[in-house]
Amino acid sequence: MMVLLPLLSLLLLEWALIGSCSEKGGNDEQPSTYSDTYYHGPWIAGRPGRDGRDGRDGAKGEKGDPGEVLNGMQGCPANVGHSGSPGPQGPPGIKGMKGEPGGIHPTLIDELLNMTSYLEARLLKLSKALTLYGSMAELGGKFYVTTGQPSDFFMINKTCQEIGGAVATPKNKEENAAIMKLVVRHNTYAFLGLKEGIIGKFYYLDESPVKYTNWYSGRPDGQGQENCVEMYTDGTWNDRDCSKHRLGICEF
Ligand SMILES: *[C@@H]1O[C@H](CO)[C@@H](O)[C@H](O)[C@H]1NC(C)=O
Ligand SMILES: *[C@@H]1O[C@H](CO)[C@@H](O)[C@H](O)[C@H]1NC(C)=O
Ligand SMILES: [Ca+2]
Repeated sequence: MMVLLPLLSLLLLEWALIGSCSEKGGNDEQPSTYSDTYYHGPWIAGRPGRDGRDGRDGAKGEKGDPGEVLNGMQGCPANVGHSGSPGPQGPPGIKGMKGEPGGIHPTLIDELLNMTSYLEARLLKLSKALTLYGSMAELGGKFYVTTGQPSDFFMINKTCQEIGGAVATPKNKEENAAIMKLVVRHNTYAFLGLKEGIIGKFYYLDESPVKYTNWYSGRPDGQGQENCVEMYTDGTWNDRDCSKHRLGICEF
């Protein structure tokens, strides 16, 4: 539109000029008429006589002065030329105001809600299946998943880290009970995510001090020789040699 407007006005101007020119062309001026003249001498003029007969042609006269060139009317303009090539790019404009945030399309929301409920239903099925087979226990948004086979503490730690979790570490009675379900189910002992620091003192794997314990009576009893912690099938704990093979349980 910004380009079209000047072009349009140029076209209109051209049309107007050509139009007025062709009108003028057809308007031939009428030749002016010459009025009759009388001779006024020092005498009292008599009545003018009758017109005499035309005389003979006289001798050829002197050549006349060169005529003056009179300024004529302004001519018609030439046709409008072709538009030139575009000029160089101008400097960048001033940054505009920040716009309103765009909304999410209602159809997209519907699709996302549909997808969400689909995934929820699917996760619920998976969760039920894993729990049924004793592979998983759930508590307050935390998942405890067993590797299903016994291995030494370092292998269990490595495996849990690799799949984005950590060795199951009960921080309260409820979590301890959730982990115990898997231990009972597999009818074996499992390593927990704790390690001995100074003799008889245990820490979480991030080296923060232990806040909750469930030692079997008389434990820990390793005298600094049993640096890992295993869970018995009743949920109580015993300090144990880290190289023993115990059930691996990861938490997420
Ligand atoms: C949700 O998606 C399923 C299949 O992906 C489709 O059959 C169903 O009609 C959808 N429901 C809605 C409300 O969009
Ligand atoms: C557990 O595994 C991680 C990753 O391999 C490692 O950095 C960490 O030292 C391990 N912790 C223990 C107590 O072995
Ligand atoms: Ca012990």
